[in-house]
Amino acid sequence: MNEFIQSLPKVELHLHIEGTLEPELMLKLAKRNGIKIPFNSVEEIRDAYNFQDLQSFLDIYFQGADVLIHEQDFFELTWAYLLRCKEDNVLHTEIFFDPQAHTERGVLFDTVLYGIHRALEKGRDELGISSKLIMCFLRHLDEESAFNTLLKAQSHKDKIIGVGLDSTEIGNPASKFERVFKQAIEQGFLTVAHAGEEGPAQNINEALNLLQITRIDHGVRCSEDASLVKQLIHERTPLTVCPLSNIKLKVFDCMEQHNIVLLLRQGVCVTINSDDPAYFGGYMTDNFLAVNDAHPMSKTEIAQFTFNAIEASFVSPSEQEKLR
Ligand code: ES4
Ligand code: ZN
Repeated sequence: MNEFIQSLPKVELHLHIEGTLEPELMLKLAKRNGIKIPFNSVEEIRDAYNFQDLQSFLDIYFQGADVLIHEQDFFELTWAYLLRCKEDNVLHTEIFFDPQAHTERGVLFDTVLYGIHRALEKGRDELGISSKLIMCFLRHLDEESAFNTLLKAQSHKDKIIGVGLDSTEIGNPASKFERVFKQAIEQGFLTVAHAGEEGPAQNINEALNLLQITRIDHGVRCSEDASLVKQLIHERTPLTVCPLSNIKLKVFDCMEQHNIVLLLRQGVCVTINSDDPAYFGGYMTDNFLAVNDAHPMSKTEIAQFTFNAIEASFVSPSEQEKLR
């Protein structure tokens, strides 16, 4: 079964490009850019990756992102991720980036975007991996900062397909970004949002109702609301679930407790994704293997995750046919 999983064609829909920064590249860029980080070795960095919750991870994640300064840094980061995609037979990937994590430090929006975009074009041409780019607003920052970020994306609608919402869920409700999302939709961006990762099922309802999103990132706490699960099944609202992330951030105590396979068998359009693989200890294949180890599945069930991801992707219907 492990060979079947390894060779299964995959589609990734929930991946923060800053979360693919491996310790080796972090050290290399810190040195190259003269950025001080509180680590001297790969081992020291990996030892620091013991998280209590989402916030303790985010603190380390933003600190790591500080080593990214030049367009070339963003290019190398993205290219390294695409090479991992190739190993895992990921045919298509929809990538988040957090422009505010960089513009807040004085790095230009265009520096970030062009570095990532150049790698994605090379990935398409040389590796045959298709991709879409989704810009996330940091929910711990204010509405004005999100509006400013949306303004910067205006001239890049050819490169950015949608907007999302990430960072600290608790204390930063969807309502804070209702007006930003309304404007983004009016401008033609597709919309997604993290909801029901650490926060309760009600946050999923709010994201759906206030932000008009077309898929939910994480959303695993939907199980606390039976009528919500019914609605998700009926409307085929996709959930981009990140199993290893959920264990590392203690959303579930262990993989045996994870609800992803239950949701799949209930008929929810769930997908498997890696979130921040450099920090959570695994890329796409690792996530599939970890789920199947704890919840043995049939080949048909495992393949259903890829069919769900194709259906949930932002690829046009004619392009979708090529992935099937
Ligand atoms: C994130 Cl796992 C997770 N949750 C919310 N925001 C994030 N940004 C990067 N990873
Ligand atoms: Zn995420």
